[in-house]
Parts: sequence; C-alpha cells; structure tokens
Amino acid sequence: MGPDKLKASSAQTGAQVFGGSRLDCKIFYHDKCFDGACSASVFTRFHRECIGTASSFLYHGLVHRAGALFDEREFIDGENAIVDFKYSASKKVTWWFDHHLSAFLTPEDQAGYERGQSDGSEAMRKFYDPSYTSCTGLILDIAANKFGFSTKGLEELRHWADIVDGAKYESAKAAVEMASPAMKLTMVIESTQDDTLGEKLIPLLTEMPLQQVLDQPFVQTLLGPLMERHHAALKLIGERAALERGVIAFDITDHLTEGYNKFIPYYLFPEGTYNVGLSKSSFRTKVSVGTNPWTPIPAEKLANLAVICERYGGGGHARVGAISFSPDREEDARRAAGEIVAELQARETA
Ligand SMILES: [Mn+2]
Repeated sequence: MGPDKLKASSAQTGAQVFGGSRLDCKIFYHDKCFDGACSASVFTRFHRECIGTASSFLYHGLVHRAGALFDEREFIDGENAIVDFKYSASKKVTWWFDHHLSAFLTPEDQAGYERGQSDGSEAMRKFYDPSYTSCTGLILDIAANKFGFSTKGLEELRHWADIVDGAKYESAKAAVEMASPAMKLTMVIESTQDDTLGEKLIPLLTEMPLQQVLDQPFVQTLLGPLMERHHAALKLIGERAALERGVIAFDITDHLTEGYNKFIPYYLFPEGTYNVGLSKSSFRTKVSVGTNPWTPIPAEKLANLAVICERYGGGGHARVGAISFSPDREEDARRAAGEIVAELQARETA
C-alpha cells in the first residue's frame, strides 16, 4: 500500500481552469502491477491535459485481499479515480476504469454502475470493458475517442501493458532473460518492498521512454538486488529441475525463497508441458503447478490445474494453480507434489 504524497503539480502544464477552484485528484491504482502503474500514469496525463482541474495528483496503491478492499476514509474531498481495480460504490469516486472480468464485488455494485451508464450521470466518468487486454489500452482509447486526448508517444507503453497483463510473452526466453526495459520494470514493480516507488515511478511512465525510466537511479537501486535474486533462482532451479514424461519437477525447499519468475522451468525445458515446483518461504511451503504457455498441445487436451489443486486445498486457474501448506506440513506438500507429477505424467502418456 503506497503512502500519499503530493505529486506532479498541474500548474506546470499550464492547464486552464475557468470559474472553479482546483482540487486534488487522488488516483487509486492496482499496486504491484505494471498495467496498474501505466494506467495511473496515463490517467494522470489525460486528466491534466483534457480535464485540467487538478491542483495536484496523489497516488494510492490497492491490492486484492480478503475483506474490504476500500477504506472510505482514504477517499478525499476532491476527485477520486480508481484505475485497473474493482468498482467502488462510494459517492466520492469520480472516475473509474477497469477491464477485469470480476470487476464488481456485489450485484448491487454492478447495478449501481449500470444505472449511472443508462441515466447518463456517470457515462463520461466510469468505464468498464473486459474485452481489453490492459486497462492502459482502455484508458487510452476512451481518452482519445471521448475527450480528444493525444496518445502520441504512448505506443510503447500500451504495447507492453498489453504484453505483460495478457502474459503474451513471445517466448520463455523473452520472459526470463528480460532484455526489454518493460520486463525489468515489471519485475521491480511486482517485487519491490519500497512503498514510495509508485509515486516516484508513475509520473515518469508517460513522460519518457521506458529505457529512460529504467535508467533512473532510484529504479536501478531496486533492480540490482532483484536481478541477482532472479539469476540465483535460475541457477538453483536449473540444478534441481528435471523433465520426465512432459512434466518438469523441482524441489527447492532447502532454500527460503520469496518467489521466482514462473517461466524459468519452460526456459530450461521448452519441451515440457507442465511444471510442478516445491518451494518454501518464511510462512509456507508451496506447491506451484503450471502449464507451458508455449506448448503446442491444444487447450482442450490440457489438464485443468485448478481442479487438481482444489483437491489438495489449493486453487487457481485452468492453466496455473498452487497449494499452500503451513511450514510444519512440508512432508504433506512433498507428497502432494509427487502425486500431481505422477497424475500429469500419466495424462501425457495416455
Ligand atoms: Mn490490468
């Protein structure tokens, strides 16, 4: 959760305000997410250039969690925008853009949104379209088509927001070697513990090329240790992983790890169909199960990993799932991993 700080005064843009006082604009964005950061940046530039009423922009990151997602007290007396995150029925929210399939917490929320669209009261303030790969793309199109915003120079941002949010990496090599600045920025955004990153990074994303954003000293300081951790994980999984009958399996529970790039197994074994990894962090032992995104096997022939993981008390999506065990249940986790490996291997040879 990022703290609130005054940022990027709109005075420097020369935006004109007629017959009204300027108000702060607080932007709530999907935290630890490249598309969330890009969405907040695009919204800021759009608001500054096309609305022009904000005296300053503030940023507040939101994360999915159990229980209430919004704290009403965080909304300010001014403008409140939510981008790339769920709908809030709060009367204080003046802008909303989202593209997630599950955007509404309750049927009442959805009804409230639809009412604002049909009676026109919020038709030019709240926008939802789950057909968009990225929220960045949605904001750019709405801003351009409905408000005359110029998207010139923002092509690179949109391109990468679509790739990252859609997990449409061209190859495991691109996803693991991270040659492009967008991939490195994604790792910094997703992994950093620095709560001030958002407010520093977001304004820059629409002001300069991504390589130049990456070159900023405050980004480089965070990137260095993360690249080291990434290379260490690549080396460790490389030493442990083995491919047998279509399934890449590895156990790295003897090294505490706070996560690793999930494409590493397919980078090491491009011909593997699934991967089953056993890892351990300070608070859990985790079985991670995934499907190779570049497998030539048609989707209807692939295992539903959510169903398999649910059987062990975990969950996920059809192509990727996970099961968490408390630290004292490492043996149960190892047994589950072994059974899942066998089950997936049997499918491969069936
Ligand atoms: Mn998104």
